[in-house]
Amino acid sequence: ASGELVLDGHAGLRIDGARLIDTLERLGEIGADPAGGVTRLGLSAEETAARVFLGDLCAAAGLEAETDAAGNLFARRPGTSRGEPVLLVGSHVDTVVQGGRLDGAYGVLAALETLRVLHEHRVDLPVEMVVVAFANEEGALVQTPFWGSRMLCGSLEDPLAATDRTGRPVGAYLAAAGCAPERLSQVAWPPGSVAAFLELHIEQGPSLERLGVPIGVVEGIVGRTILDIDVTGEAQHAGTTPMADRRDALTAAAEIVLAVRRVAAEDRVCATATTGFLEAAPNVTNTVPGVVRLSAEVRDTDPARQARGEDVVREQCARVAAASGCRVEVTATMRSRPVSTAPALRGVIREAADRLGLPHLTMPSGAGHDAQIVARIAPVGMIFVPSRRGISHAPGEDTGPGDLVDGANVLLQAVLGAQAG
Ligand code: HGY
Ligand code: MN
Ligand code: MN
Ligand code: MN
Repeated sequence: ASGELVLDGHAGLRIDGARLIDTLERLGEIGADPAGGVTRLGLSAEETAARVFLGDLCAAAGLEAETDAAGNLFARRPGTSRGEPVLLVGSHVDTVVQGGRLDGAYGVLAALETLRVLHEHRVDLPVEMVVVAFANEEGALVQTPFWGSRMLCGSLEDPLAATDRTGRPVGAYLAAAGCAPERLSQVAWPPGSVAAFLELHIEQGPSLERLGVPIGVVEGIVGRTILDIDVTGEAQHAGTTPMADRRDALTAAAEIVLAVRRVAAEDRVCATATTGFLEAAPNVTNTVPGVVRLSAEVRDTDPARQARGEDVVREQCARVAAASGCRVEVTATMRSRPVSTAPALRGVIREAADRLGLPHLTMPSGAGHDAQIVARIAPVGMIFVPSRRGISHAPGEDTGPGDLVDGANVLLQAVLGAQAG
């Protein structure tokens, strides 16, 4: 097959490790948060600055970079665009609030480094490789996770309805980022234009480090349901309102937070259940809170368990409403299905790791990734590298430089190995 021909000549090709580590450090300075970690929220000025950084890197390397109307950046070798299905490789460059410098960024910069090495060595690929930096994967500001990959796949029904938590529309963010919201309808790629998608990412959990294995081969990605929960009680004077007469939205919300935890931790209905966002109003010491907004998200690799997790959270919200006298409204803002990676690409990744003499482990992903969205339109493969102490979505996120370089070399070899299609 053509893949083997490509490999025959280039099995010894390696990425420039020092260059990868250097670009990771420099990108990590964009959105560096004085309070710790990196705050480079999707569709913010910081994410735009990250795209400018990537564009400059491309220009210096003789690659062409282009950003679509949704904020997705694509990098290609000049003159390679043939209108044929491409091998798309990348991840995202946005972060959560005070996240790490590797979640997403590592996969984008390693993909860019791979393309750079292939370009420098004039390796002719039967299937064109295109690097992508998806916009707003986290949904930390504009509340639409996987924004860029969903736009590319055409799976967001009413994209312009997306807002941040204050109601500011996505169109305002896009315009500020230099994108043209009126061209959003042209962002989706035609069916058949992605031959395959590869994403390299830090594990964000402890398994690889604990087992001392440098490479994870992802077999599937959890499904995730995000619920917005609005609790409405009555704001009252904290000194004069008898305890029995209160409709305290915050104590009701506290019951919900604990119930959400129990759904996974005790009742084992689904794999995880988390409240990560909570905001009380008026949020002063001497008023009984009248309104609380909070989130619940449930995850599982089994869609039936994911659905049951949502059902039980809703039942618990109804129970708390009845007991507290508060109104509790629950709205699902996102449901993503669990997905499997393509067995053929798992094989390609294992062979790439074997070629490099790197042990590998086949494992599920508890974190969401753009790959799970692209899986709707193309076969996907994912590579993990260890996360120190399993920490991610926090300033302590880290991976040893040797592991980062090994993972990028597995990506390079997988790109070559995937050419057989
Ligand atoms: O939350 C997630 O799993 C992803 O990193 N956005
Ligand atoms: Mn993340
Ligand atoms: Mn990520
Ligand atoms: Mn007073």
